[in-house]
Amino acid sequence: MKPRILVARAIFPETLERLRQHFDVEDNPNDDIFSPEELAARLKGKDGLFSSLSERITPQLLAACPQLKAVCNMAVGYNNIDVDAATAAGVVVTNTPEVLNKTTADFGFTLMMAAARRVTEAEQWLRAGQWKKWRYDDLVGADIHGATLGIIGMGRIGQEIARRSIGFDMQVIYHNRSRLAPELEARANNARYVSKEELLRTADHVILVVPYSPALHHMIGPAELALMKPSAILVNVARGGIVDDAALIAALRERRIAGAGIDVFENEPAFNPEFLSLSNVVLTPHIASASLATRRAMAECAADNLIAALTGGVPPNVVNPAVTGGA
Ligand code: 8YV
Repeated sequence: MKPRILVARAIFPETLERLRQHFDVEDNPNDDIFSPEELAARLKGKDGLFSSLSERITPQLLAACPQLKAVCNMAVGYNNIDVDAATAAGVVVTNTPEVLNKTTADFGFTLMMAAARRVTEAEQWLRAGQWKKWRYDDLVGADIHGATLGIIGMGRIGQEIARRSIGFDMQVIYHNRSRLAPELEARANNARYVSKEELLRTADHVILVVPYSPALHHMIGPAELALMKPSAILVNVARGGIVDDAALIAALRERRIAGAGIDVFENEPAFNPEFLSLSNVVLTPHIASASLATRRAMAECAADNLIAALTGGVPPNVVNPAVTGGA
C-alpha cells in the first residue's frame, strides 16, 4: 500500500502527477483554505502533508494526527509550523531553501527601485490623465546608483541582494545575527557589518530579509523608523510581523521616510487597508518568489523532500534533523 498524503493547496499538475506515482494523494483542486478543524479531519490517517504557509501546524493538529510522519512546506520559511512540537511528535519538517534565493533577491531590488523612482505612483498619475506638460520636479525620486544599501538579514538571499548592488555602484552595510566570514563579505560587494542602529541611521535604502521569529516581531517599529533618513526607502521581502505596519503607515503618511516597497504584511492577506491611501508605497501580494521557474523549483523541492521522507530516504532539506537522526 502506498503512503497516504494530503496536498493542502492547489499545485502544479506535473508535481501532483509525480506525487501520485509514489503516494495515495488527497488534493485540493479548488484551492480552498482549510479551517484548523477541516485540516485536522483531512489529515487524519495521512502519513505526509505537502503544505504552504497557509496551514498552521500546531500541537493540537499534531496530536489529532498521530500517523503523520512528514510536513513538507513549499516555502523557505516555516513560521506556520510549530517545529518543536513536530520534533516532539517525531514529525520531520522540511522547507525549500536555495531555489528561490535569486528570484527573491531580484524582487527585493525591484521593489527598492520601484519605490525609489516612484514607478507605480507615476503610472497611476499617467493613467489618471495628469500628464499635461513637463515640470522640473514632477515625480522626482531618489537614486539607486551610488547609494548606501542597508541589508538586515544577511543570509543567502541577503547576500544575493548585495551582489546585485555591485552593478549599481552601491556601498553595502549589513546587520545580521552574526558577522559573515571575510570571503563572504568580499563576495557580497565588500559588505560592512554594522549595528542595526547604525544601519538605519546611515543607509539610503533598507531591505529586510530576516526570517520571522517571535523575537523579531516588530523589529522595525516607531523607534527604528525614527532613525531612518527622511529620504530613505524601506523594503520588506521578509515576513509580515517583522515591521509594525501601523507605525510604518504613520511614518509614510507623515513623510518621515520617503517611501517603501512592501511584499509581506501583518495578517496577510487581510492587510491594513490604510496602506491603500498612501501614494509613497509600492504594494505587492507576497510574490517575491513568484517567477514561474522558481515556483516550479519550489514545488519539485517540496515533492523531493516528501518522497524521501516517506520512502525511507533522508529528505534534502530537513529543518529538524533530530527527527531524522542528523545533527
Ligand atoms: C512563498 C515565502 O511563495 O518561501 C517563503 O518563505 O514566503 C514565499 O516564497 C510562499 O510563502 C508560499 O508558501
